Amino acid sequence: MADIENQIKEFAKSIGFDEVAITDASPFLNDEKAALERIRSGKMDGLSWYTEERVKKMNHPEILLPGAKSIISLLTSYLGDEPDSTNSLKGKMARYSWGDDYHNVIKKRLKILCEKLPDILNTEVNTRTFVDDGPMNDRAAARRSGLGWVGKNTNILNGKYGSWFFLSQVILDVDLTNDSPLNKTCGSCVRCIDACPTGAINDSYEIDNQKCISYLTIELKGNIPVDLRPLMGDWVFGCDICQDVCPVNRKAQKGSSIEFRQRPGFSTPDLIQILEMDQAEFSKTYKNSPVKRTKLIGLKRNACVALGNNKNPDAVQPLNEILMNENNLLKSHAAWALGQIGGIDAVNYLKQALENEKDEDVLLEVNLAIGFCEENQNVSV
Ligand code: B12
Ligand code: SF4
Ligand code: SF4
Repeated sequence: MADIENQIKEFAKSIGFDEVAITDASPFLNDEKAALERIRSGKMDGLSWYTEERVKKMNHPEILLPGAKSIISLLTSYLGDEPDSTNSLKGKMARYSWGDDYHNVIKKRLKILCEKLPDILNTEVNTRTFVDDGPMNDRAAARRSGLGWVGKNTNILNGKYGSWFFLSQVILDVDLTNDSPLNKTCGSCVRCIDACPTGAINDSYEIDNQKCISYLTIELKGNIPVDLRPLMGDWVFGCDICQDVCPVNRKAQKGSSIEFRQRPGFSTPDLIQILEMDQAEFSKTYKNSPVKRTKLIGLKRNACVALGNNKNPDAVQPLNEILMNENNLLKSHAAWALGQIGGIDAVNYLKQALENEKDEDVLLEVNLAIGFCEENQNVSV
């Protein structure tokens, strides 16, 4: 039988998966308990689709595929080039978003794998596949199959590829021989906890979703809370800090998928260009890229925050264009950014906005920004 498992693994690697491991399809009861506790303690707030009902489904493979017996857990590394150089008019995007949209790339490979399974198994087989696109607990399958272990930053860590990878699975209704979970932990290391700028990670292997920059830049659709904006640095899509500092990633091997290599300029995008982008340019630039998830308005909002944190006076004029011409969400974040940068020009633009603006929420942000300039930069207003 081990021959069959080896054939599956070899075939999966031949079509682009970097690591493969197998577990059974019994429920992930401890993971279900941990996820329910996370929801009940408010740490998954902000993700309205992450419900108790979904947690039940994602930890019970037999609900996802009737007769489910096994899960093939697959690792696809996206580690490739080093980031481009940066400066105070550029932002940062998380590594996983530098290339093509992983859903499309990996879904195609999963389909090829499923088509090959009847040949290898010499029997009919029913399958269901997942790549971060449905109610399946990707990390739980990876942990139990031994594809990796759980880090305090909650990412799955793998001895060869670090944590720079996407997870996907095939659930199938045929019994296979399982691999074993790894007996590894982070020990006394707390680097990711210390490095996380918003304090989103705690010592119990938990993330507070609403504090995570990944959530704030990608999933959150409205206003970014004012107290978190200064902590977000120049991240405009996702965040890699807790992975960059992780010692397991120091010697991580690059992946084999050329689809995830960096598209020009994606690691450190030009923030002023983002502010000036129209919908047509956004759609063209981010076609088949994970970045399209944040939509043009989300990316512009994030660029305002990054420019406010970078404090380059060359951003004042473009931010004023946003303050005058865009919708209220963007006006609010541009006002905040002008307040952070400060200086005579920024304050004058904010004062003009006080005269012309009608929306109460925007006016509040403008007043706060002027107050911030008064307190911190001694600019006479
Ligand atoms: C919701 C979600 C998010 C949310 C919440 C993140 C979170 N920590 O839960 C946000 C938007 C913040 C997010 C961010 C990111 N995400 Co995300 N996300 C998901 C998603 C859809 C569900 C994860 C989930 O169920 N979370 C809920 C909590 C309860 O689960 P958990 O923290 O993973 O904890 C599990 C285990 O740790 C275990 N457990 C809990 N407590 C304890 C304690 C101990 C001691 C142990 C041993 C185990 C354990 O039980 C839990 C449930 O199984 C999955 C895809 C999927 N369908 O599974 C991708 C997924 C987890 N994300 C992924 C990625 C790449 C990211 C980012 C790195 C992207 C980026 N660069 O910005 C960041 C990383 C942030 C971080 N440090 O986690 C990858 C992770 C790959 C990996 N190596 O682990 C996944 C698997 C997508 C994929 N298919 O590749 N994500
Ligand atoms: S992704 Fe960034 S904000 Fe989120 S937990 Fe990691 S370091 Fe903190
Ligand atoms: S930085 Fe340290 S504590 Fe955090 S996941 Fe990596 S090994 Fe674990």
